[in-house]
Amino acid sequence: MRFDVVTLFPEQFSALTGDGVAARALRRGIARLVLWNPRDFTADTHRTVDDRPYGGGPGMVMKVAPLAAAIEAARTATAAAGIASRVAYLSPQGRPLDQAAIARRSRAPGWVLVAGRYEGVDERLIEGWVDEEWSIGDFVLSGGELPAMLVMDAIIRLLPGALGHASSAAQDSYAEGLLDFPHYTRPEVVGERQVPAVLLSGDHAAIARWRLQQALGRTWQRRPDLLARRGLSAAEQPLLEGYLSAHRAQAPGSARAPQPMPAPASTPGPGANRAGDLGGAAPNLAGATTPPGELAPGKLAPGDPPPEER
Ligand code: 9D3
Repeated sequence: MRFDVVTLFPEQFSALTGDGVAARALRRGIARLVLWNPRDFTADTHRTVDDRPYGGGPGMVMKVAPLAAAIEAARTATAAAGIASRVAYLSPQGRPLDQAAIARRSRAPGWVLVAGRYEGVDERLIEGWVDEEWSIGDFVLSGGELPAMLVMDAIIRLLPGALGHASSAAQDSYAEGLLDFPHYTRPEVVGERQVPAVLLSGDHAAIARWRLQQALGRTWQRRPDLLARRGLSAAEQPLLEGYLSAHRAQAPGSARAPQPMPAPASTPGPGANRAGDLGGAAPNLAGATTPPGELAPGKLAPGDPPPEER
């Protein structure tokens, strides 16, 4: 897959190209990265890429002409290579990126990413040259370069051959949409903490069941929004119930609340990893398949469904 990134700070991308999974994939030709600096598409002596905002206010706005010329150069070059590519602008106003969007894009032959700086870009650039707008989350960064690198890292690791090993996503497709289960390696004891006995049992079916249960329980506790979206199968419901009853049985505030979780909170309970999680008395889920505090799913919210494709 080919990435063309429009950026005023191409040097920053050595964070992606230097080392790691993405760097290796780029070196091996699994992905390609081409950088375009709008400053190279200016005509004035000062190579101006920004200007003061109409209407006043603090900060500067990226001018249309240098960005548009850089985007067009990127598109011309990708088209010449026989590669179709959409233009994405990374901005706080974009649709929140998630793994589904990343997976969809990983099947495209090319993607042009525009990284903004200053207060952002002239709105007419978005209207005239941009196909889609993406945010990486509700926090404020100082530019689009880190988001562009993050997006490429997330995509590249999905490309065939980018990881050394078979994708765990393919291995555990049932676990999609869940948080990970906890992991352990040697030694068997750290201070007071034992590795959960089931992991030493050699019973692979029991281990798989325990891991799914941990993933379900942690997702319920920490990310009820993910669980609501994904739903629970008939086999998963009793597993989650077992986890919840084991965790409810624990003394609150006892030892090892992993970290404070802003939250669903009706099923708090310190840490996971108890051998007793399997089985256990049926907790009163009251028929709930989604955690408390959950918004009614499937209802239209403002801006939903988001106009991903324009
Ligand atoms: C503090 C400036 N803000 C005005 C009140 C607006 C603003 C402009 C430019 C906020 C952030 C940025 C730079 N951010 C990005 O380019 C960006 C971003 C982000 O800040 N958060 C989440 N996702 C993204 S994608 C690109």
